[in-house]
Amino acid sequence: MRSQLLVLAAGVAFVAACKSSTSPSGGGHSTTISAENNFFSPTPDTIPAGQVTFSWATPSNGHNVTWLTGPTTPANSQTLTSGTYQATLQAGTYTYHCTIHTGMNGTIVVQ
Ligand SMILES: [Cu+2]
Repeated sequence: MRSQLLVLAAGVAFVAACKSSTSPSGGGHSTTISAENNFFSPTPDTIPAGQVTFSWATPSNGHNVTWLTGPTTPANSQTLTSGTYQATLQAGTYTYHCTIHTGMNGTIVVQ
């Protein structure tokens, strides 16, 4: 129980820190990343270690999440037009892209 409270407190502190650092460059702090036509949002995205969910906007062109660099190599997503894909990320900086659309890139900083 005590450890659960500590995790909760850390999470609240993380959210508070994010709210005070809104970036004009369009970065964000969401564990849900939207795959849209033809960009990922938010990017760069700064999140705590754990699960990130990519959610395809509907209607969507076909997009995929293909990992480029990072401390681990999660499985790539399939090319999807709807639905979600999840990956579990350890601390470090990850880059990824959609192999179909040139310039559809993303960065996730996992703290
Ligand atoms: Cu794409």
